[in-house]
Amino acid sequence: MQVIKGDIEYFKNIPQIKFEGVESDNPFAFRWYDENKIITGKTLKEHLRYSCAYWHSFNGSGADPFGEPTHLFPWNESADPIERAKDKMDAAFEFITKMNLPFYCFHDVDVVDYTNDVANNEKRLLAIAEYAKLKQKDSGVKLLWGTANLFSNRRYMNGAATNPDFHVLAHAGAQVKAALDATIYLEGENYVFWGGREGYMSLLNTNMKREQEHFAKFLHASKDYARSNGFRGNFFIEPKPCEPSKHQYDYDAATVISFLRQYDLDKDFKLNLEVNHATLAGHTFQHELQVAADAGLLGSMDANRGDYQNGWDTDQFPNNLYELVEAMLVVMESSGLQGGGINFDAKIRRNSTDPEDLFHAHIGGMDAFARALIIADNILQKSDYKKIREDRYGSFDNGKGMEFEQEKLSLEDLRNYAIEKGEPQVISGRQEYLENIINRFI
Ligand code: XLS
Ligand code: NI
Ligand code: NI
Repeated sequence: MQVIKGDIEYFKNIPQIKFEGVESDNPFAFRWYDENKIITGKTLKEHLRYSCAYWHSFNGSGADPFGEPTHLFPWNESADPIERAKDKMDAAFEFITKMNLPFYCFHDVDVVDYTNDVANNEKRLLAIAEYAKLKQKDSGVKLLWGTANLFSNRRYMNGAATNPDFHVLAHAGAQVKAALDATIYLEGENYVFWGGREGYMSLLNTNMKREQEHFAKFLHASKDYARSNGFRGNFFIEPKPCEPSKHQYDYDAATVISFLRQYDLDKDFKLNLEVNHATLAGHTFQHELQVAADAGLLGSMDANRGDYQNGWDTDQFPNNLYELVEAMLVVMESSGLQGGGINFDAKIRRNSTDPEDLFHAHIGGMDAFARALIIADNILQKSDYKKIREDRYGSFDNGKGMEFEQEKLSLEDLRNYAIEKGEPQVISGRQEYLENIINRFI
């Protein structure tokens, strides 16, 4: 076997993170995430399928529109782009394995620097993919999904697949082809499209209908290419309403579902839902999960949280147990994620500058989701939560209500029933009672 680099230990003094239980006061241990714990016939590891987001953890520098980088990584020092990419991958795999994360995700440009030369980029991506393949084999870590960054390069300022200039669209095609090749080669389980600039800044210069048709054709071409090259996984669309576009076409789950159905893409594409994108769209995360689950398209999730005072995509690590329980109730009731996992699309703060901070962030997120799943399962097994909701619709389970569901009643029949039965009773929705159940099981 080829010698794998990685003799440098980047996260020195940080041990392998293990499960120690709630009694532990070790900040470098899991208190809830016992990967072997069985819930409804599956281990926590199988339910949660945690993944590290390469871009935030290994590319994000802490820079913001007002300030220079604060996260100064030792793996960024080599002058040679491939060497630098390998050093970064060494650091990433050291982190991922110390954290016991079973998966990772990346954009093409996260793993190696790109130039404006298509053929050179293909060569670079292939070189680093060969290295990643060895790393995966060596560690057992798998690729949850691959993707292409079609929003950072200046050529994409007016969009990629929805760009008014066909020449730019062709470049997006070249990039997706290479990213799909890398994903297939690395046995990636899914492939994501997040269209940050697939939208518009002003309708005055935009033919929205034509752009969306191009987007659909682009997705069909990508899917056909991947399928004919042996890719059997899911494609995911990741909705977001805006930022960086003023208006993004993949606004929210409902918008994406209707787009997928309109363009006959719903057999191959599912949804990857992100908490902070849901809240930007004016929804709760659980709303977005429920919309996707009801359509049979709940694929994967990007875990993070926004800030109640700031209205942008702050991508903080998740820690709000109450909200996570509500989310996990939806996931558990719809029998889990289809093909995806929980990807920590979250970043440590600009002023979190110790190597340890990245560990605390992931430990907190992994523990919070594991705990939320255990609580949600307890609520479903041990409380009357499910029954209360079922009973609420009891009037449709027999008699005229059932006939209505069976499409046997006309509008006149409804009128006659209303006259016969008189004024309906006032029936409580019992919201506060249900809210208390969540806190009781926390
Ligand atoms: C940005 C998105 C992005 C996708 C992958 O807001 O969350 O990180 O997950 O392109
Ligand atoms: Ni995001
Ligand atoms: Ni995301």
